[in-house]
Amino acid sequence: MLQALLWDVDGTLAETERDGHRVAFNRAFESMALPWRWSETDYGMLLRITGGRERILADMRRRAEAPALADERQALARELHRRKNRLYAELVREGAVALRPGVPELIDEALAAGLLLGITTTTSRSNVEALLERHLGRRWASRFAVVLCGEDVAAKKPDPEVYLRALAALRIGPLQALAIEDSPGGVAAACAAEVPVLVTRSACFADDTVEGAIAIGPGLHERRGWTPPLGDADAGTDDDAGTGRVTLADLRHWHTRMESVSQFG
Ligand code: XBP
Ligand code: MG
Repeated sequence: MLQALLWDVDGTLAETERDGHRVAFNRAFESMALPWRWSETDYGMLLRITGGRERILADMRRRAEAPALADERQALARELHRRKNRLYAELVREGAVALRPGVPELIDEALAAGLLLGITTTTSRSNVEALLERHLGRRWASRFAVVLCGEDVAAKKPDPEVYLRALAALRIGPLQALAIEDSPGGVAAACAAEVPVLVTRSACFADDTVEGAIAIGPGLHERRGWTPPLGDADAGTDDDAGTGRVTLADLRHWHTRMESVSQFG
């Protein structure tokens, strides 16, 4: 039986990559008088590398201006990443990054139903704090039974460590949880921990191949466009079947059914 929802952050709770991280990375480069800028296309490719510092280091390999010595590269990546996170938090505080529609409603509904909530992300803790304080208030952490971030794991997604740690902290088995993710790497991490996973497509991974989820759809705000489809029987409290947001009843339905689906049907 479903006991916990485990939330990815970037791309799932909010379009942080599009509206926050990419913009902040570019401002960090500018603040250090570096000519590097990441276009949306560049960033889409670079997102295959999880972790902002790791992403900067990977990009340096093709940059003539990057320091030659490994230690200097590491130091520059650390400083750029520190600046990026500060600039990201500023953007979030200014209101540049909204929660995705349907997310706050499902959080409230799950809590009211007695489910446990967890954060399972590879982003830095300061980014999670900035985002959730802005949108859920100063006492945001009281809503989550566990909050695991990039600093809490030795290996970031697609490694399953963050999910395995969350299950251990909540003292539940993988089949009592449901992960909500947006990226192939996040899905791979959940699957490797044997946690059923739901995919809400985000801007940066809109066209990526996703295999192994129990449901794939456009977002929690929208009942249309999901695989498996949400039919009349799953309409929950909505009067108009097929419209409205995805509810906890829908998640329970998919979770009970628990068939792995492909975006290709
Ligand atoms: C997303 C990531 C992160 C962010 C940037 O992870 O890969 O690296 O892009 O965050 P998830 P940091 O979707 O699992 O949250 O710069 O703090 O690493
Ligand atoms: Mg994500």
